[in-house]
Amino acid sequence: MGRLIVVSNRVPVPDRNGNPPAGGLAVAVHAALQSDGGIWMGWSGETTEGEPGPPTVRQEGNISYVLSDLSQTDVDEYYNGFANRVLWPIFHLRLDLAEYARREMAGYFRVNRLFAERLVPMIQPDDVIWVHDYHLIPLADELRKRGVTNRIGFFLHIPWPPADIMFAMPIYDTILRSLASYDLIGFQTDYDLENFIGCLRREGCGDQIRGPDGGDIAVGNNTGAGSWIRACGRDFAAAAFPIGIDTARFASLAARVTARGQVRDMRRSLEGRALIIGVDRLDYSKGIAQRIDAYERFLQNNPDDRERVTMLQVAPKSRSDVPEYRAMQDAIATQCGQVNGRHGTINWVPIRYVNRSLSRAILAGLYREARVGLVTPLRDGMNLVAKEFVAAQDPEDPGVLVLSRFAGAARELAGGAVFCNPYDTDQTASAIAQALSMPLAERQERWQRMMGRLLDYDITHWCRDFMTALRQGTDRA
Ligand code: ADQ
Repeated sequence: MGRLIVVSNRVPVPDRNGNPPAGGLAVAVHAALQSDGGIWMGWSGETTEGEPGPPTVRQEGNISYVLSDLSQTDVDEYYNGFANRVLWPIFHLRLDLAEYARREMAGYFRVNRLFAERLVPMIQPDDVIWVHDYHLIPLADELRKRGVTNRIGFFLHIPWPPADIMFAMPIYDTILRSLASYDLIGFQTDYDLENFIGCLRREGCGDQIRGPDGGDIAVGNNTGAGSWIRACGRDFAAAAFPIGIDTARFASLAARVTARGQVRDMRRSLEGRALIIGVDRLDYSKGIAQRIDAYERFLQNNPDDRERVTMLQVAPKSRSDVPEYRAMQDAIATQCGQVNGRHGTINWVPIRYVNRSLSRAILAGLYREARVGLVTPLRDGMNLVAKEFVAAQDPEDPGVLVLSRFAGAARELAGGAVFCNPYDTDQTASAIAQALSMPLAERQERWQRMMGRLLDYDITHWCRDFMTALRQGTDRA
């Protein structure tokens, strides 16, 4: 069997002892790389003044980590520019936030070409290549132009938008057509797959599109059943592979850390109040402002509950070089201060706002302490926090997940989570009230349903399914 080559914007390089960074995706992909041997390539995170030099290669066992520096112009145009100011907002349905600049688009393709040029000499005939996420959509096309015929797969971690939104992007057709250079395209949900196929059909380039049984594409099972597609002169497969977490390991981590210092201190500081928790990167797609509005509405509608609850919002800064993110950092801090000013008392702070990253162990312990997990993105490819919150719960006394219908995770957690529409403040406020007053038997029943699914389809399963589909190819007979 050939090696695996993984390409992603950033590379989770192992520590000095060779341990991969914590986090399900890094661990699962490392495991796949270790079993077959291979390469993980991406941006080093470093910038250079002038043209970047050759990549650095670090060998750990049978895995080579190939890290390319980028020039400041590359980072501004490819990463902060086209990827995070055009693709990210558009794929999250925020046309209003997309800032399109031709120079940045050129930078995006230039960096993809650079990665392709660096990768080509390392590729052996039997290797399979797995490209991750929206930063690198044109990579397969650049590799094909350089004569690479290996199997290449792509997994999109964020949603795929409907055609009307996608087509508002000036070079949508180049992006869409370049995907035909892959052999397998993985989406988080079948809704994303359906949107992608809708784009091909509307563009008139999906010459032939068949569901797994040769008939129409079935939307509604979200199980990775694929579609065979002939488009733009190539055959390829596309399917939903909903990403999971390392469920069993996260559950046991959460159970172990409850007695530890920081988690124990936090529990004491609650003085018996029910904890409502939100954990997100500080990103407009996560619906943090709408969530705080809903929490305030809950406090207004349920005056008796006021001093009986505390909300903890953990939101480390992210993408601070992008203006929309900087503006949001200030807005959320102000909003938390206003809610605390309006509703707080000398003995009670309604919202605790923590603007930094916490270790996985502490996060796991905090999830387990919480009576309610508030995961309310306006749009999210999957949302791993929702899954982590469920995995961390105490089976005897589980908390309740309040989940946005617009998170990819909603497809799998139906029947367990209390759903909300984050644009509907009153409904989300009612969902918080419902979660807080839910009887134990119902909490246990809902939790078991969700946990069963998360144990069945964890990150290892996800990785194996994608790799099997990519290696086996597809029976297009
Ligand atoms: P993200 O948008 O980054 O990922 P998410 O899926 O929620 O979002 O993953 C965030 C990860 O970061 C989780 O593992 C979480 O525990 C961790 N995290 C969040 N806040 C943290 C904090 N304060 N301290 C420490 N860790 C924190 C993208 C897509 C998602 C998709 C994932 C994976 O946008 O939709 O689920 O990729 O495919």
